[in-house]
Amino acid sequence: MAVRVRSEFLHAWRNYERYAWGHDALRPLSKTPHDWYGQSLLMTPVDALDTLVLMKLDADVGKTKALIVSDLSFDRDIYVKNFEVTIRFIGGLLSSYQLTGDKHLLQLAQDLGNRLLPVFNSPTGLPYVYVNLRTGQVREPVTNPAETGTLLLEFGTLSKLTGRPEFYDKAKRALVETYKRRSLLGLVGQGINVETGAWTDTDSHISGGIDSYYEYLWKCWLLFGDNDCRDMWNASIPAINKYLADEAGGELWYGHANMQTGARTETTYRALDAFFLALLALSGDLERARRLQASSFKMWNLHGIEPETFDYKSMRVVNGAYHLRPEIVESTYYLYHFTRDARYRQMGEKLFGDFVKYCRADAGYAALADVVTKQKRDEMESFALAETFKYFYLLFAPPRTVDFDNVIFNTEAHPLSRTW
Ligand code: DMJ
Repeated sequence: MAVRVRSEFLHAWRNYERYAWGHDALRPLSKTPHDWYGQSLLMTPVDALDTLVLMKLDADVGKTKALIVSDLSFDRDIYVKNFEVTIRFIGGLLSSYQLTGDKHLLQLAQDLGNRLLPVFNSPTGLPYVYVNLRTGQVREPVTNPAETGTLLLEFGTLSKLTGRPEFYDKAKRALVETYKRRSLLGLVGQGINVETGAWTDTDSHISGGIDSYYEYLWKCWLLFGDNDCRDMWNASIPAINKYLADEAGGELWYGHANMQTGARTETTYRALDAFFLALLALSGDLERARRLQASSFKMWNLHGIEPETFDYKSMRVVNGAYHLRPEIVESTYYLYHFTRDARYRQMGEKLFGDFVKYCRADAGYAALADVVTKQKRDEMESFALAETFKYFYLLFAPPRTVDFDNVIFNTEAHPLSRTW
């Protein structure tokens, strides 16, 4: 299986090389390149580099690293999304630096970190959504906990590796300021204004817009030994399990609730939400993790591949797209690691078989517009190479491929280790 995953990864990678080399991403149906901000920041090469390293594709590592070192410059008059750029670029550059020892990658991460720092110059210390990489001007004060709270693994590691505390301090303040605004029930909402500190949307869930805020509370405790992060996690997880967890037909799901009243607002579960059971497993709650994996796998099997959003009460698809997302693969890998239960590798085989069957295109891998009809869409996000293929590979590769107990994967699957 590991060999098969690696060979399918290469099908995606070779087509990126052939049709989009030097650009942010490949559009796999039209076989054309795509750049997020009108000019390339080499998103796919940076995001995929540590996957190439882990798969021991040494010639490709050398070629990709050479491209990054010679062509990547962040001195550009463009507004970028701080969250996406942090998890993909700072995360990717730092993990590849730690895996290869190439100091150019650390220098690039530091240069990008410097250019992102102005996002934190709000009255609350919560980051704006966009920053201009050349001028430092910021835009868009309405954001969410995922974007304010998913920065500390990357900025913190940058601090430890450069000896500059401001990266750690600013990202930690953003995490703490988000936490401080939790409701009396202990929940956070999905919209917040960084200038006033007021919630703009009080819907609470573990899904996109909030998800990795929780992930970083626990992982920053593990990576940095930061007691505040552990305490914030311990104070948050009971509320999630009380108000967001939902039992339906004997199955465990996580839905939405109002952060102030705890009243149920939606009975939807998303493909993204499967990250949460990896986090449950990592924090020691294997029982809930196993139950939620069974639910996620059921959602996948309804149409042979999972929809983006699904109503677990009616069992109906709400949004039928599949964006080549990694979360269910990530969770299968974590559960297999912690239990060594062969069932999880069997689940992985089923997931991978479906993934190949429905998403493989002539030139790479394509997202699906609709999991019911299996119609493809012209999209291969960099996280398919950074995360989805990596977690499939790690699920089947020899256990020592990654020293699981001594690395923390950031939310984009970039392994960071405590080398300091
Ligand atoms: C990735 O960019 C990250 O995993 C993020 O935390 C959530 N969404 C995508 C993958 O689905």
